[in-house]
Amino acid sequence: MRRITLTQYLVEQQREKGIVSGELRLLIEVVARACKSISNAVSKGALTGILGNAGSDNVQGEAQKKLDVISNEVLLEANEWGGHLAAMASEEMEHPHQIPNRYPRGEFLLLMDPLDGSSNIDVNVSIGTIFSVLRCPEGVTPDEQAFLQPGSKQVAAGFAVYGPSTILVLTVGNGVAGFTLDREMGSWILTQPKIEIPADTSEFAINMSNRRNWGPAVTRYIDECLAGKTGPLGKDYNMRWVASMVADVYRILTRGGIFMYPQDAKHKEGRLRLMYEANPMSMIVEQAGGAATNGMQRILDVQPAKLHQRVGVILGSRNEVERVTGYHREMQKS
Ligand code: AFP
Repeated sequence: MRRITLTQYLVEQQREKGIVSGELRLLIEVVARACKSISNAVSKGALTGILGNAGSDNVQGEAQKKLDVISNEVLLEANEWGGHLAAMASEEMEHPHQIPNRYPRGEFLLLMDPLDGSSNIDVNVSIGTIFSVLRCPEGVTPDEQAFLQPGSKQVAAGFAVYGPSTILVLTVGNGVAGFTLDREMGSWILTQPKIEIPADTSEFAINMSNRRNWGPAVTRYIDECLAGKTGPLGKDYNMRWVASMVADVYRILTRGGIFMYPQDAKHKEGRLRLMYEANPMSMIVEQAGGAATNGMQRILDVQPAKLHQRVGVILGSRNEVERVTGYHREMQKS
């Protein structure tokens, strides 16, 4: 089988489909190279003393792991000199990172969750990096306000999963492709040219320990799944919850499923961050034929008010997401 690299894929998207500019291609290649470095650091685990807490908190008040901080620094250093970015924003930084004056500035804004699934780092479970690309509005200082665009404005989105193999999932708005890292060559090899999510599923992903906090729509849906063949959905369901969004979403891209982290009595705004978790994942899921809502509206239509705002997330197999979203709408009317 002819091995197509990420670079060849991007050149094809640029040359044949005209949807990837030279600057966007450079941005994606630089982020992908940074993900290789992070994958390498993650794979060394306890050998290099990088496990455990960094002794600091992020803007969300969450304890930062050493690898959270390292991954953020790897991405900043890789991206700030290339001339493709106007600024960067990250889960690990309260304010956007401006491009130093000694470097040229570009047209794009990069948002990232440098290491998603931090609670899984020390127990050797798959974790990853999530990124989203927006255009910086013309003639605008790339401050927080410049980033506050709905997810429908994204020009690219992707994530890496540092698992048994290291996978990069990418969309530039023309479907979803998957690449596997060939560590010997140091190349991302195209292994899934066109990822498509099955419209139906019999597998749900949710943190069941939050059950007492859920609203009626989610409670109704999960109870129907648990009722199995004899229940209203007429089939048995399986459950998975990795607690690394990258791993759960990659599984759904591969075999279907529904992922839910809804707003609830404990997470009134939701738990997941809109700008650098929900938006990139929603673009990817929709580009793969799935759906992504916050229970009431398409996530990509949400107009952000704050850089680190949270949102309820229901995404995956289209028919299942539409069912749960329908329950939310029914409950709202009653
Ligand atoms: P951490 O990065 O703090 O581990 O959070 C991971 C995450 O943002 C997302 O990747 C998971 O789906 C979700 O949170 C797991 O949340 P719970 O730990 O409450 O199950």
